[in-house]
Amino acid sequence: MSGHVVALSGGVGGAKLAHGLALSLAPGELTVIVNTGDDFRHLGLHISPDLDSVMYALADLADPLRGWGRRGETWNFMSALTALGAENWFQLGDADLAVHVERSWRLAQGWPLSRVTAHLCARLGITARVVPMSDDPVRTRVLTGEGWLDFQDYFVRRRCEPAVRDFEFAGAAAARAQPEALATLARPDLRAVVICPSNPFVSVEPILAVPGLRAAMLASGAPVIAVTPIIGGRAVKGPAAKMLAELGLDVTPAAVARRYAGLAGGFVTDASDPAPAAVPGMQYFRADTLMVTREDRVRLAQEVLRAADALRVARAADVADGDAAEDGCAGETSPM
Ligand code: FO1
Repeated sequence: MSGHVVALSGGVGGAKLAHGLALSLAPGELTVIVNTGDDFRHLGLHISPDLDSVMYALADLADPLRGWGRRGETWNFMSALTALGAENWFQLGDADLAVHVERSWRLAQGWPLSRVTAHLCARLGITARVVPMSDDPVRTRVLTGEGWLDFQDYFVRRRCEPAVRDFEFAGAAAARAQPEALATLARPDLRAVVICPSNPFVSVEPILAVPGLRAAMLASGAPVIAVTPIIGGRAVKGPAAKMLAELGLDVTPAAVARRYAGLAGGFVTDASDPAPAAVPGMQYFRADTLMVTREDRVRLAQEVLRAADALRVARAADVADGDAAEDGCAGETSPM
């Protein structure tokens, strides 16, 4: 089936599936709406970690082990910065630094984040559209036993150690959904919305907190399908499993699926996991969801798209059955 695909992504895990989708679709058939709640100002620079993880994945420049930044990176800037006694808890590779400087300079000239992102993608040879969820600032903060922490303080400086109690997405209520994201969700040829296997709390939910985006996904009529970030009771990478446990939730795919109930109609779990608990309105699919190789990314992307197409067919059949039932009961009523 052809048509345009929208993917929602945060950092590492989401970026891999976004890459698999880009490799599986024709150029121009994919738009990735990316979380910007992790963005922050550091050393006078505007850092957009999830936009960078998605761009590097799509440009095949990502470091496979670290999960962020570029492979083959050098660290002369960090060495010189450390020698100056400057803040060095947030590692900025030399080539990566060019992206942060260029982004910060364009933003300072008044470019919206989406225009900077399109410019960087063009320079990196990326054919998929990469769109921030909003051009307005949204900042994820994490409530822990030590009080509220800014996201990168929690994630990098504190290495996700403090137990989480709640999250807030400062600025989300006032943030305007990025117009290209809304327009893409309104496309008549929208094939599917894929919620990539990112952290539900701090990567996917900030996107859904931007007014209008969730409603646009529902209004699109396209199947919405999510992929589990939890395999075998663990997150492939990052604090998703730890956060589920700290919030008193099961560390299971169903616990994540419940967070998408009412939005996603499909949820892909890992074939190695037991059948998940039922969630109303959610149809489960099984696949090998661990993406180690490039082929894994393509294979999972194709399975997710097939599942989305199956959801669309199943829902069309339900509607047809519903209509038929209505016709039937209309036939039964006696004419007035
Ligand atoms: N994560 C770390 O754990 N340590 C770092 O020093 C670090 C630097 C960094 C630089 C640029 C960038 O785009 C991402 C970076 N990340 C680092 C990852 C980042 O904190 C996370 O990718 C997201 O915020 C969570 O998805």
